[in-house]
Parts: sequence; structure tokens; C-alpha cells
Amino acid sequence: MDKKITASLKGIYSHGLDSQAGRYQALIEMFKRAYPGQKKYFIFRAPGRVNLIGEHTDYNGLPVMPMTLDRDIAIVASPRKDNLVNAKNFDEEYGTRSFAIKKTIERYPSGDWGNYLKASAQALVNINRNLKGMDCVIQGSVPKGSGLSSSSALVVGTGITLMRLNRMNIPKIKLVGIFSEGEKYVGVQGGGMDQTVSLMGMKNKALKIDFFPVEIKYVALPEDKYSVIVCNSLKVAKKSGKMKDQYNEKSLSCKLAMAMLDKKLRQEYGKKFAISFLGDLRNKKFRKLIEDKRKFTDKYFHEEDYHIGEIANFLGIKKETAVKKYLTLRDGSVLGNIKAGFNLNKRVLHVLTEWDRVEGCVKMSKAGKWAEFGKLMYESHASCRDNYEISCPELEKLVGLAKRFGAAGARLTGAGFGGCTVNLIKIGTESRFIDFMKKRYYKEYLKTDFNPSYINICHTTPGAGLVLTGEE
Ligand code: NG1
Repeated sequence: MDKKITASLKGIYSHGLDSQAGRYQALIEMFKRAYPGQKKYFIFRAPGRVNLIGEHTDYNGLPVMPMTLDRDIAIVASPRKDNLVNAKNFDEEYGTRSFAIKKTIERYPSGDWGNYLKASAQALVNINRNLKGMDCVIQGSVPKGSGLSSSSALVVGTGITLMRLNRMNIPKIKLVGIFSEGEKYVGVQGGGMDQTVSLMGMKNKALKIDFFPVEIKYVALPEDKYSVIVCNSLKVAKKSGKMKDQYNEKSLSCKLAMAMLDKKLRQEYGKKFAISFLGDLRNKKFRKLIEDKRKFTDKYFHEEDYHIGEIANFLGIKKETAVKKYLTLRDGSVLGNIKAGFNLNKRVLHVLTEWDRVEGCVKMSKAGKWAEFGKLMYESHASCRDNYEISCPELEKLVGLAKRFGAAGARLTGAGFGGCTVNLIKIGTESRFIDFMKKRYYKEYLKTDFNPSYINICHTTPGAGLVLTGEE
């Protein structure tokens, strides 16, 4: 194995160094075969993440607590003198994408992996009209549609590669905003958690991220007491595909709730109590008002679903205006199935109580009270299921089994509707846990053959960056 590669990877991966070195070696070889004219190459990586707690809080300006994974996107690239991006995926089923960088880059059809590359290129060309292209080979080891943020790792990975090849120097903390906004290009109204942790992650730490403005605190992990283990439900929840509406319904419901709450609070307490996102409720002046989150939500939102007409009426605007203002996405499309209504009471209750749980977990991590931390994870899961309605039978089964096994904590992680659960498992009992899940979930419940890639003990890695450079 190439000593230079192994040496560069040592500071990044704490496990499976040999197989990582093999992976990078194979990527370099593919790059050389694909672009024989390119003599010098650069290798960048961007990690996926697992969110320990704080689900669907980020786009509301409320905190999250993710950590990086050693599952990541690796890119071998060389600059081009023109504006073409040629990207070959190591995984043949994804194929090659080529496009020209210009002021407005047209999208591929919804769901195409190339849109994540275009998302970064569009975000950067908005800043640098002279952005040049690249030849690259990309390989991802984050399982897709599993709530471990393969999409943002791809956006961040492509973004930092293009940026560095173009000698653009933007501090990472600024890039967070650029790539979070940039990813909306694919038509999902997400928050900034994934891009932030992929960029700013740290080895052996979780991050508590606050938003608007982004603030990061590094939080201790229970390294010598518990392992963080993710289990893939194998239910694929691809946000760029048909889950798009379901995901967007959640974030747009919060926008509607915010608009109503803003008017209600201003009517009751005056202009000073205006809000522009739910996270504004962090301000000291709201402290008393939101002390009891359930009372607060029940005071301002009825329990039944709201229809867009009722909301427009309350806001004193036309229904069409409300649809345009609150239910239209960045790509110009309108949220599907808006007739189904919006349960604002439940959505707000989840977001506000989840915020409390994240703060609780920060305290428990500081105090080393991991059993309490785990309890909050279970509570978070219940709220995701009952109030945010993002669980599914497979995730319920996995969390139920984890509880039966005796996991300190377990919950769905990421956007929901499928994907993975995250579990806090006592050190020393990991292989028992894996065997238990293998038998009870994959064999008995899903009736499928088990593949070791379905369950992963999580190991943190540093945030996105340059891995190494090489020359013929
Ligand atoms: P994943 O799990 O990667 O689909 C999505 C959003 C996050 C956050 C979570 C829910 C994107 C890129 N990611 O994550 O910002 O809102 O859902 O907590 O939109």
C-alpha cells in the first residue's frame, strides 16, 4: 500500500485504515484512467453525519447535536481551464455527469445525483462568475437515503473541491451558509445541520449547532462508556424523490406556524414581540411565555388541521398569495397535496420540546449522565413519531427492539420516513446488540439476508477538507 496515502489517512480514520487506503488507491487509479491528460490531482473528502438529537429543529433556527461519521464522499480532481465539470462516479450504476458552469445552471431531472454537483457549482458561481470546471472521480460510502446525509456530503465535497481548485478562499464558517442555501437548488427546503457538521466536524466530538447565526460548541461523546450505533431500516427515504413533499410539508408547516404566531404575538404584546422564525422564541423576552411548551402551543394553535384558506384568512391575505409566499419552493414548484391540511399545533409542539431536549442532552453530556441522555433520545423519538409524524413501522420496530435489548437510548435519525436509527449501546455489548438486531429485525421482521453494512458502530472523523495531493 502507498505509504503516502496511509500517512494522510491516519489523522482522519481511526478504524479500517487499510481498507480506506485501498479505497483511495482505487479512486486514484480510476482517475488516471479516466483523465490521462491530467498530471496533478487533489483529493478531498466530506463526511456524512449521524444526528444524536435535535430533529427538524435546524430550519427553525433551533439547535441540533450531530457528529461526523467515517462514511464520506471522496473526490479525486484536477482543475480545468474551461467551465466544464466532468464527474465520473466510482459506483458504475450512477454513471458520469458533464455540465457547463454558467450564470444559471439548469437542473437534471429531480432525483438525479448530478443535481448535488450542480447545486454546489451554482452556489459558487453566484459568488465567482469566473468559476472554472474540473475533471473528477467521486465515490461515496454514506448509504443513500438512510438519514446519514449522503446528499449534503456530496454538496460539501464538490463545493470545497471546486472552491480550492479555483483558489477561492472562504472561511469554513461562511461556507456553511453558502452550501446550506446552495443545497436548496435540489428543491428541498432543508436546514443547515448537515452541511455545517460535514464542514466543521471534529474527531471524538459531537457538535451542538445553533443557527441564524451559526454557532458551534463541541460536545463530549460517551467514548469509554457507550458506543453510538446506527441501524439501517432499509426503508429508503430519498428526499429528492417522492419523499420531497413529505419532508417539505414539515418545514413549510413551521413557516406557516411562524407567520400566524408572529401576528398573534404582535396583536397581544406589541411590535417588539414580532418573530421571523420559531427560533426567535429563544429571546429572553419570551422566556415566561414559553415556559410550558404544551400550554404555549395549545394557546396559539387549535388541535385540528389548518387549511391554507383559514391561514390566509387569519393573515389577511388572499389564498393564492399565501400559497405563493409560504408553500412555494426555491425551484418554483408548489408543495403537493396542500388540501390535506397542516397540523400546526403538533408541529410546533415537537419543535419547541425538541429544543429543550437538545439543551438537556448538552447538560447530560457535560455531567457524563449518559443514561439521562439516552432517555431524552427515546423522548425525542416519541415526539418525532407522535407530533412530527415522521416515523414508519420499520423505525418503530427498530427502536422497540433496541429498548428491549436495553439500549440506553434509541431514536430515528435524520429526516425520518425511513433511513436509520441511532442507538446508545454499552461498551462491550456491541456484538450482542448486532446479533440481536440481525436476528430480530433483518431475519425475522424484514425476512432478508443480513449484510454487515446494515449496522455500523460510528467513528467520528474531522470535517471536510483536503486529504492529499498527487502527481504522475
Ligand atoms: P437528512 O437526514 O440528511 O435528510 C434533513 C435535512 C436537515 C434536517 C434533517 C431533520 C437537508 C439537506 N437535510 O436531513 O437539515 O432538517 O432532515 O432534522 O435538507
